[in-house]
Amino acid sequence: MELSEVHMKLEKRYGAHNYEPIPVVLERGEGVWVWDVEGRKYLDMLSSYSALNHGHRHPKILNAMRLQMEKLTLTSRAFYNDVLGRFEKKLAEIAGYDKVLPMNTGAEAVETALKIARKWGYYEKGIPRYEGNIIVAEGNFHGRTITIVSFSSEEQYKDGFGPFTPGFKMVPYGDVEAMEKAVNDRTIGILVEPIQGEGGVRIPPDGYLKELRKLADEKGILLMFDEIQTGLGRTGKLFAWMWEEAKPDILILGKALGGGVYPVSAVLADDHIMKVMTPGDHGSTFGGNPLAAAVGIASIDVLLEEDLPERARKLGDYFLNELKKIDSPYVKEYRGKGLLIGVEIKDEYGGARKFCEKLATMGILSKETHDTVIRFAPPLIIRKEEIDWALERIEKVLKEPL
Ligand code: IF1
Repeated sequence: MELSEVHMKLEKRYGAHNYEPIPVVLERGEGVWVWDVEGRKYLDMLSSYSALNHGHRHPKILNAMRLQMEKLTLTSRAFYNDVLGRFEKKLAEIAGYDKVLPMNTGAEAVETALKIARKWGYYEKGIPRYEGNIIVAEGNFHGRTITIVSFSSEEQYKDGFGPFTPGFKMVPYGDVEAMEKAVNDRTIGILVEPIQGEGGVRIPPDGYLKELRKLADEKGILLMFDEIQTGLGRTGKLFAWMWEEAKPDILILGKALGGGVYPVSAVLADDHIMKVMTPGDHGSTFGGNPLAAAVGIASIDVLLEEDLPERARKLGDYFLNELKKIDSPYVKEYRGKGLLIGVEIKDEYGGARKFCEKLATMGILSKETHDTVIRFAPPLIIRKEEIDWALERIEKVLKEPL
């Protein structure tokens, strides 16, 4: 029996079956490359769903983490630590907000944003308690908590998990008119992803984000962007909202903020909103811990020093253009922004999964999303030659008989 099989069996026996991974057992990673327990090498074109924008084990990030580990790792928020403030300052300044609220995972940051928005709605906007609503988009993915799945349009994410949290309305993604119609005098705000990742790399029509910004201003409601996946360079700008100068009132970050080594998430807003959070309202044992803060600082530093957003823009353009030249009988559409790219397989070919499995045997790790879309989202440190290496193999898989 191959060693890989031993590990897969072990997980199947002792791990809950809430996943069905591509059958590859990874042991080591460096930059854009990972190796499995048999020593086979793969190009990581999923990047842990954009959490690895900096690549695997970036030396600067590991070094910052190592140095911090030698000093202090956890304090809880019962006390101050000497790293958190510097992290908050750095993040607030690059993103252009007054305040940062640090958390750990993406779902926690989304929950935090919803709490801030609701409290703002009751305390500042004067909506009668507890009648407020927040409008979300069909096809959204914001995490897995009960409140978040309460407003998912994906049946499986909800099935068996009710009763659900009320106070959300859903409209089609990319449709400003529908959004405008859904706003009423009890509306607190809007929560959307600038590009829907799980939704199948769905890019909204040009002007959508800007129109939402205008709508929120006109109605006096909060615009919230979940940039957990699109933020920190992925789409070719520091944040995806920058494509349309549609700065949200509340910005939600996660994934790559942790530099691929540690969960770090955050919610950003200006004082007139964030002031609703007062001591005791909200918190987390691990959120804002010194190790997370040190990692967060290093992640931002590397992102800026290596100009990763610009790399994502240039290499993403190149990658998408080259993909578009692949004349495949299976492909319905190639689309993307920066290094967040989706290849949609025609319905009649039974899903994207088997293409991803084939790619894995050829040394490329990717993952299907929404059944019919292959998602390519390599680390932003990827080089052109590595994209060319991948393109050769992708072309083969997209052209050869099934
Ligand atoms: C899994 C998907 C991606 C996210 C956005 C919040 C979160 C996520 C825009 C929650 C997380 C992940 C979770 C991961 C798979 C993955 C995913 F396919 F499921 F939808 F990336 F596209 N907002 N996305 O994308 O962040 O709590 O996980 O830190 O296995 O569920 P988290």
